[in-house]
Amino acid sequence: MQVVITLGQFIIEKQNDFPYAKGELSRLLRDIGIAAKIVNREVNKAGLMDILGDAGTMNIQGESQKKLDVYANDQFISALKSGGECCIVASEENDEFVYIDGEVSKNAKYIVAIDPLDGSSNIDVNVAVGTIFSIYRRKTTDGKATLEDVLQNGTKQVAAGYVIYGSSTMMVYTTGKGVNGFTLDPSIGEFCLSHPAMKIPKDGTIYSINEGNYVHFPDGVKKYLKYCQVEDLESKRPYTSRYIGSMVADIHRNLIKGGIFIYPKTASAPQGKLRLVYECNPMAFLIEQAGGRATDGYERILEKEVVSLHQRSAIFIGSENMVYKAESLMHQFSPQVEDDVAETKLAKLGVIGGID
Ligand code: P6P
Repeated sequence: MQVVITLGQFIIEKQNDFPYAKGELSRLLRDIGIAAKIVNREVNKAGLMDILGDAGTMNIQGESQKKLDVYANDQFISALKSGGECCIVASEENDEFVYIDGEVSKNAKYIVAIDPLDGSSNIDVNVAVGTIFSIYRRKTTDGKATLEDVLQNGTKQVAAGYVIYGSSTMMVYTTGKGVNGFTLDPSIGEFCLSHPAMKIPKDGTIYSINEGNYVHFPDGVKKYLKYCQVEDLESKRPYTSRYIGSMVADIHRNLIKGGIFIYPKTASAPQGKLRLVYECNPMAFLIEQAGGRATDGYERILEKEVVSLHQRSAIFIGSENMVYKAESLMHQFSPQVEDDVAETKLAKLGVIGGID
C-alpha cells in the first residue's frame, strides 16, 4: 500500500530544512494550496455556471478580464488575507499591489506576486489553465510594506510555483531545494505527493512558440526554428512543435518531457508579452531548480532588474541545452543592440514607456 504524503505533511516535514523557519512560509504555502482547491472547484464546473465569458472589465494589460480571472483573484487574495502570513499581494489582475491591512498581516514578512489564472482565454474552450505564484521576503523593516518590497529581482524569491488545472489538478513548487509536484485527489480533497524531486531533461525534442508571430520574430529566433525543423537523425530533429497557448501547461509538459518554451519580443509585444514579476521570474526559479535554464535570450531571467510591477520580458525557458542553442543563435543573429540596452535604461528612468 503506497504511503500517501499530503502537501500539508510534506510542507511540515520540509520545514526542518530551514533551521530558523517558524512555520510562516509553511502556512503561506498551505494558504495557496487552499485557494487552489477552491479555484479548481469552479474551473472544473465553469461550463455549468455563469462564470464563463468576460467580466466586462479590463486589466492594466488592456486584456478583457474573464469572470474566472476575477473569481480566482478574489479567492487567492482572500485566502492570503485570512492566512495572515503576507503583507502585500501583487496580482496581474490589479493595477497596483494590494496592501493586506490587518493587525497580523501588516507585520507579516512575506510578499506574494501572483497570476491567479494564467491562460484564461482557454477556459471557454476547456483547455488547461494555471495559477503562477512567487514569494519574497519583505525587504523594508518598519512601517507599511512598499513597492520596494515587490520590485525585487528573481534571485530573491524564497518560493515559487504553479497550479495547473488540467486533466488532473497539480501544484508544483520549489522553496530553493528542488521541485516537487502534488496531484489533487478529489476523493479526499488533498494535494498528494505524486512527482517527487522533479528534474527537466537536459535535452528535449519539443519546441513551444506561437509561430503565427514568425514574421516579427528576431532573426535569432527564426534561425532557431529552422534548426528545430531540419532533419538530423543523430540529434533527433526535426523536433516536435507543441503550443497550448497557456504558459503553465506548455512549461509543465516540457518540465516532464523536456523541451523549450519561447515567447520572444514581437511587433505587438516589443518588450515581450509575459510579465516578469508574476510569470517569468517564478517559472524561471522553478525550472532552474529542476535543472533547466531561463533567459530573455541574452540575460538570465532571475537577474533582470525589476523596475515596474507589470514589466514584461522575452523568455526562453526549458531544457538547458535547448536554451543554450537558442541563445547562441540570438547572440549570432540578433545581438542585443545598444538601443535595446539604452531603451531599458531610459525606461528605468521613467523617460519612456514601453516596459509596461
Ligand atoms: P499568445 C496567456 O494569455 C499567456 O499569458 C500565456 O499563458 C501564454 O503562454 C501566452 O499568453 C499566449 O500568448 O500571444 O501566443 O496567444
